[in-house]
Amino acid sequence: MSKGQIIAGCLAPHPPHLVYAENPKQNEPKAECGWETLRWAYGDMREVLKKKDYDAIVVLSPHWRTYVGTHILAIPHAKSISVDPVFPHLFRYHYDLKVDVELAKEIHNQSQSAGLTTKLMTNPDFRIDYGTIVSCHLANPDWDKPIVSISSNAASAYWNVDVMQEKMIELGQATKKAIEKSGKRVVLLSSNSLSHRHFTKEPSLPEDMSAEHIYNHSQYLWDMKMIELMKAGRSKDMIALMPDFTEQAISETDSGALTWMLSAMDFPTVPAKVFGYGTVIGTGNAVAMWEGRA
Ligand code: 2X7
Ligand code: FE2
Repeated sequence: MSKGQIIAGCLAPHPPHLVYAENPKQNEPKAECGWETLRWAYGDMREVLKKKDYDAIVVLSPHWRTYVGTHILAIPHAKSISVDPVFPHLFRYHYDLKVDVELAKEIHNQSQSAGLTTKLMTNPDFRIDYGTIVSCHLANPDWDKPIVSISSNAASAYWNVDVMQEKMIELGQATKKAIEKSGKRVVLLSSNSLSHRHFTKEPSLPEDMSAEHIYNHSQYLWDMKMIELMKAGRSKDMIALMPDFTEQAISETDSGALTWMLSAMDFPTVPAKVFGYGTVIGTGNAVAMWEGRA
């Protein structure tokens, strides 16, 4: 069996608004329009992914929060409804998906060997969080690839961002080793927004784009800085800035998703392709892709 590889790593933010505005059959609420620049960016990324030959998607989501270590989804088939607790009027999504349990177990094994605290989620009634579902839907709406979902350990909140980084760098390396051992071709999704200050009041029509804009200029400057580094292939500099960025822009990188993905890809020096940037209730979101090493 040949060595497996990460064929691409994507920054794949999960505002449920983007699924709401697309009106897929799986989502109950229906919209008129909205957040087009971000949805077009996802459209372009989908086209690139569609042409790639790969076996599975591995996603780390901020909205599956675990307080003791990292949990990894390991039930072969999941069918239920995923609801955003803050935006239930926008996101009630009926999912029916397959999990790559073999790969999930290998990520668990490699993490254990590295001394990390991990646990396989084997409860057949487990309800999958909206971060996982939104990012996977937006990257691959056909759901024709099995996924592995990884929880976000609350190390940033419980300890601090430096502890989070240390653990996520180790988890990224364990994920990489597991993928190599599996012989599979895998796409990684870092499911998170960049800056994350957001509005506390929603417009009466959620898709009223006359109300959509960045929350403050400082967080916009931070987002642009991170995007500049992505485009320049300077992912190690992103890691170095991550603690300040996370704290000052209240970024969703506190989840560890982006650190995990960059580590799994051995801190890429190739420029990321940034498909687009836009705000959702004032949060900053970039859709971007790093090609894996051939
Ligand atoms: O979870 C989210 C998010 N990260 C960004 C924007 C809007 C809603 O939900
Ligand atoms: Fe979120």
